[in-house]
Amino acid sequence: MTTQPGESEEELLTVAAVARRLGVAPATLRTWDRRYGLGASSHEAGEHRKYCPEDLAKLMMMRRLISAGVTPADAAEKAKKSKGAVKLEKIVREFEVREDIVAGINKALQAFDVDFVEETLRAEFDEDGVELTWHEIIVPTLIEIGEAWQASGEGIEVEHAFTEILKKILRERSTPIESPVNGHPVVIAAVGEEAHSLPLHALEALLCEMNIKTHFLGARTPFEAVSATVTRLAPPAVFLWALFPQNANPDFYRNLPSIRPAPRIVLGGPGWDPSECSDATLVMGLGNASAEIKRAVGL
Ligand code: B12
Repeated sequence: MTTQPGESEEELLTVAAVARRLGVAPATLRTWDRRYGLGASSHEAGEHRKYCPEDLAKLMMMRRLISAGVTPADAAEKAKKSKGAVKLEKIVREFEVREDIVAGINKALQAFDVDFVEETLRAEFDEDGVELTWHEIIVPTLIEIGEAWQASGEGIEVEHAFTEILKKILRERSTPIESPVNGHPVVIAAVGEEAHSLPLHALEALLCEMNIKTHFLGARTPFEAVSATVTRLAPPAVFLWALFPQNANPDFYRNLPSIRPAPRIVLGGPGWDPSECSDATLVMGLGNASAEIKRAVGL
């Protein structure tokens, strides 16, 4: 097959580029292709397979379902049936995993060397800012820690220690803003029983870099808390995070009190089902989340 009509070369991605954007190894993509027929549908004139926006939508669904605990075979069946297309600019920009630093942090965590981890991360955040450091160092480290725990059932102390270091450093970077660009703060919360709140801390720190004030509701936020906060603060945007699908209930944003102007609803995390949440803005990365919020506060 050649490039499909209407597909410009710029809309097609290589295996390596897709892998970087989805946060999975290129070998994993090849396995999904070989084992489940979930691959690239377009070829360039040569033999280099390229992924188009429809392929990306399927792969993103596959990744989301696996993150949500569905077996790869079942996830592939569902993903193959999905009909959407994902514009490249909708998914995270390309990031290079900083393998040397990720390995160093992991080693230090195993050795309970908290000071090294803190110093390293502070230096990286100062040098590169929140978005790059989060995607190139923190996300790969969290994924490795999670996989190690899943494989052995051990190392939960590492997960807890790293979580606390991150919360501390990200909080340091979320200091009160002297002249925020927004009069009303942006509300951010992890909904339902969702205990995974680190992406919220990252978002708060990134928005702080942009002079955008937030109101942080944190982990396990019940509907009543989001609702009361929206009534009281009239936020320009509400960001709701759910890593597990059982927490990603659309009622969390559909049943909010109606206020004028209505806040922009931004959803993040693999828990949300894109086909059920087409009436809100679903974002795939920290950069996309902050871009949507920037727009909502008029920047
Ligand atoms: C830290 C952690 C914890 C901490 C959370 C602390 C905190 N305050 O956040 C603690 C110890 C509390 C915890 C508890 C549990 N955890 Co936990 N945890 C993790 C870990 C290591 C990181 C979580 C995280 O922040 N992920 C955020 C990013 C790194 O992950 P992601 O969403 O997949 O990222 C993708 C996109 O979302 C996007 N992205 C990345 N960052 C951002 C930011 C924004 C703003 C946006 C929009 C997008 C975006 O890019 C990524 C690539 O595409 C993960 C491992 C992992 N792979 O995530 C396990 C993990 C999520 N946990 C897991 C489990 C099973 C649990 C527990 C059930 C364990 C237990 N038996 O008690 C409990 C659940 C508690 C609850 N009620 O929810 C499993 C879930 C598997 C599943 N889907 O069934 C994981 C995947 C570990 C594993 N490999 O098995 N956990």
